[in-house]
Amino acid sequence: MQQVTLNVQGMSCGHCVISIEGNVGKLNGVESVKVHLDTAKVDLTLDSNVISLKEIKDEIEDQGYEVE
Ligand SMILES: [Cu+2]
Repeated sequence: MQQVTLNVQGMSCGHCVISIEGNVGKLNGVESVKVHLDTAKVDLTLDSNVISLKEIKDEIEDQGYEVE
């Protein structure tokens, strides 16, 4: 398992939290996802044998957020 923290711009409310945690959390290989609105960060635990960080970034960006 790999732990990563992403800086994500555009998250502004509880709906963003539900949207990102829901959609990223259901990806194969994502063990956990936690959105921190106050710091604009997303904590991830992933199995890099199953999913790449790029795939997760793409999923977040597809929802209209910007990953730094
Ligand atoms: Cu929102």
